[in-house]
Amino acid sequence: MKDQFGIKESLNNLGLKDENPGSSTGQKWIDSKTEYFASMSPADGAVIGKVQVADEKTYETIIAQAQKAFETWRNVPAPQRGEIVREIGNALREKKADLGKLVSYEMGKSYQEGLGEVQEMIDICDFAVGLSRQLYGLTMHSERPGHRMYEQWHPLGIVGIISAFNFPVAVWSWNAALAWVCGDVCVWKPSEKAPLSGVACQLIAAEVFAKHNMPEGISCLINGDYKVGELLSHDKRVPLVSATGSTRMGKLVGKAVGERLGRSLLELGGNNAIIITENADMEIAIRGSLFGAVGTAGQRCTSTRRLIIHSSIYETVKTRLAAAYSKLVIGNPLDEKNHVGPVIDQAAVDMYLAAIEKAKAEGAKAVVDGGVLTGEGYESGCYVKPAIFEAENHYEIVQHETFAPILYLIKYDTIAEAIELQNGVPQGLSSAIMTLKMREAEAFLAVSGSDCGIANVNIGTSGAEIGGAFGGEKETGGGRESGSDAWKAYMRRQTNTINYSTALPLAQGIKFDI
Ligand code: UN1
Repeated sequence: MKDQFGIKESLNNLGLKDENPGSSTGQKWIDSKTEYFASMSPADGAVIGKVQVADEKTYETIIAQAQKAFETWRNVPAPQRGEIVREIGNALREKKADLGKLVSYEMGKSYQEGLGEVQEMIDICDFAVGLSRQLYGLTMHSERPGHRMYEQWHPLGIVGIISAFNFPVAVWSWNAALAWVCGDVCVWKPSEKAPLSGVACQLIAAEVFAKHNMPEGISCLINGDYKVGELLSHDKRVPLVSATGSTRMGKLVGKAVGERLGRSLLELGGNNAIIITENADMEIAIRGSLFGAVGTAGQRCTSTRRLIIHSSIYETVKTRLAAAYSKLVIGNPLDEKNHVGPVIDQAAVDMYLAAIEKAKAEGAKAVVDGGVLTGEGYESGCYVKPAIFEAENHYEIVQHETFAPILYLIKYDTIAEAIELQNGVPQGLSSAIMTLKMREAEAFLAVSGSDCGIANVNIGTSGAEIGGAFGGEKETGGGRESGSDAWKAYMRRQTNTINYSTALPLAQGIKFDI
């Protein structure tokens, strides 16, 4: 492996080896005696390291230990649980550069975005620390004299976390940091495409739990393929499964968890659009659209896939975007002069090419044509050109989420039409409008406006802050992770009525005397 970016040192600092066990209950790693996943960097095609795949026996060991750990962890006062999460956040601060580099190298996002992802982890830890003193229940007035009523929140138990390659560490932390302060224990199945990032996080968290003499089982890791996801989804011992990934995967998880009346928290595909009105600040509109479309090589759930542009400025936006695209530098994500890195693997390249072919067959016209880059620096075969097409919203390919840097331009004439186009897809994650006109912005945010979980004004569709609830509607799955009151998904609510009177009046005034 060529090492101009100091990968070896970072892997070393993170405690990663060439061959790593894949599953652990904390500091105890389990040798499943099975095969290994090879983690291949899309940046240069090198094998970064190997991670062992779990078998069913390993799964059982982990769940049993997690169940046991829950009995201790749920009795640790929430602010003390918060203190441990604070230290995990501090450990992440120390490892930010190394972990950011690993994320960048293992999944292909730029180093800056890798650092940003670790910053999201630090931020959610801080948020969770505050939350650990704010798991508020309401009190209400009883209709009966001498009675008190309130509700309280208790932890659920084991939270299964299934995360995707594109945010291989942050999405775990959104779930885990909240779940831990809520008193839950976590079993995490990271993406098969970024297993080393999972191992690195587990090493960081486990050390903190061990330092506080906490039992094994509060932070568990299990590397495996879809079969592990199936085990978690069907397992009655796992009251909540939080899954981030494709709509196809989410439907399977939702169905399996629903069948046993468990809870699922789904954060699935997006097909996010920005409406650019004739009243937009053009500079902000272009810059916002550019980062939204090409950031993380178009592989965020929140990536901008459609621009819905007013016909009077359509040509201007098209020309300015094409000019901006021509300045994009594509290359190794660890080299900070590059704006765009590779897509995750060969399968992603194939999907990108198939989508372009389909778009063209349906009538789309290239503004900036796509293609796979070859030659020096592009040997991994995973570098593709961010592309722009003029298209119609109803094209099958436009209705579909392709996890690649392909942007469709769509024309509109009235704001009502623009909103209809924006909502006219099966997914409902993120949306945005670029306008300086208050009436347009408010129409977009009104009840008849955007139907998405996220609706921004003069900001692109990606790059949400952790403080807000994150997720979306329709085929995006309806779940909310991260900030606001998303913590409630990780707890069970209990209503308590206490009678401190000398009588036993029944509610609703019912008489039942003997
Ligand atoms: C995702 O793509 O699954 O809002 C998460 C954003 C990031 C998180 C994206 N903060 O783009």
